[in-house]
Amino acid sequence: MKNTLLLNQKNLAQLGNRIPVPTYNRDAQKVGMVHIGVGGFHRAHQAYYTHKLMEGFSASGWSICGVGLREGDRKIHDVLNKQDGLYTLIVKHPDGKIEPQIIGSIIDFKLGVDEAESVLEIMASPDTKIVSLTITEGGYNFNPTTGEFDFGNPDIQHELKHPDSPKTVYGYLTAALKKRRDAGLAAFTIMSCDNIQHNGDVAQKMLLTFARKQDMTLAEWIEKEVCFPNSMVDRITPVTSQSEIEYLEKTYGIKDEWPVTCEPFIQWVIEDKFSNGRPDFEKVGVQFVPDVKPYEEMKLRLLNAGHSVLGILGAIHGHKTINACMEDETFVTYLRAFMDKEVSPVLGEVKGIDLNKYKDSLQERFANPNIKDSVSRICSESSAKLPKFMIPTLQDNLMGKGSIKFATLVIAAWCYYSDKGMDKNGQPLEIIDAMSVQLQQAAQQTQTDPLAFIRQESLFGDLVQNKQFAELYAEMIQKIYENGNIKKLMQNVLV
Ligand code: CS2
Repeated sequence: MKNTLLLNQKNLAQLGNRIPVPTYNRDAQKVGMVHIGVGGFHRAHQAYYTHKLMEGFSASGWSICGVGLREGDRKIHDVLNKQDGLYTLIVKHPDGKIEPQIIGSIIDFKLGVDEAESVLEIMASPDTKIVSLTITEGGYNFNPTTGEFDFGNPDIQHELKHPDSPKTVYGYLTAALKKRRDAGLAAFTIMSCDNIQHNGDVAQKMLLTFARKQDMTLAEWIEKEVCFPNSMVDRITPVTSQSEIEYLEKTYGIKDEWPVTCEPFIQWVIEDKFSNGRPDFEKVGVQFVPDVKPYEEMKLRLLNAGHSVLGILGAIHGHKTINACMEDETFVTYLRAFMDKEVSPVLGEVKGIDLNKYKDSLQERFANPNIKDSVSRICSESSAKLPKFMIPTLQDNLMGKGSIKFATLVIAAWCYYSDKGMDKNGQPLEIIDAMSVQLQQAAQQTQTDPLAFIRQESLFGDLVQNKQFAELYAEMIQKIYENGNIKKLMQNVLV
């Protein structure tokens, strides 16, 4: 057994005998990107690409300063600061091969709730060229049905009255951009990396709506100076488990309090629209394209929606992971039928992509037995996900008279999940969702009003008015509530 070494800058040289470590001089690096929302995904994706660029191409000036705006970010802040920004990325291949490496591209981390001023300072620094975001689908503060900015949020109200004490991403971005403008500095690019269709356009629309209420001249400057590239980001990154922490300690003698696990697949397609320069990400495989929309749509409607199909149906059946669903023939057939019969027909062509191959590759990725992506991660925040991942497909099919049964069962199952909160074996299912109370309340009225769940306008718009959908939904709801045997229902839908 090797002696255990804490993961930090001081121990890096010694750790280098055990595992790949950054060989570039981290001390000489300057922050070029500020990233808001440092979760597992950012660490497996943008921070990894940046690390590869620094490692293989001696890129400099593009290191990342992580920023957390919420109290909930304190743990990652503390861990990363203790580890000098270093963490282990553990890539797990389907054949069992495991490739861990230490990533060094994050060189600083600041917590807004403790040091708002210092967050603004780094965002307004002349060296900072990009502010990137993974603030989750729910973090953009818009109404999912109308797509309009939600001024009802008390934090937003606070920021409008006190522009110098920001709380949300919008308060920080406007305050930092104001500092830059006043100092005569170029604006930074705002680079959204969230799973939202037209993520850059959405970020732009929301920020401008907020800024116009706050300071019209600043809003005009932002409109003129800030670029918001749209992007499609992809890498399956499950929640880190204790076993990964133990694995690193046992196998490599590394004490890393919060490593990240991910699949080998990685993709980033982004529009080449930057206000103030960008890293040469194309050198490490990032695709720059003039229009990212077809790629986004393909990924959100096939991969993310496919995940929700497996996650929600799988949870009720009692499967714990996505790969367990993929070992179950009914789930595999159902997923493919959903993709082939409901998504592909409304997707249109994606230039340069063979959709059948893409769907095959999704099946392989979901089936990776070493990723063990929990269905609970997929089901979490479904209220922010399904309106973007699945409901547009349903609407398109209703308009074009296409099939809707595969998606409708998932929505009925989501209601059952929100109501019962347990799987078919009586095991509890936790509802992790910003709207959990509302979801549960609506679902619990199903016995007296079968359509109660889909009456939630903020999620479903006026879908409940559509006779074809409402009737099919009511029929499915009745069957699920009769016996909760979701697999049987899936098989019925399949015939
Ligand atoms: C998942 C995504 O959250 C979800 O429901 O579908 O996190 C997915 O794993 C990533 O978008 C993969 O790139």
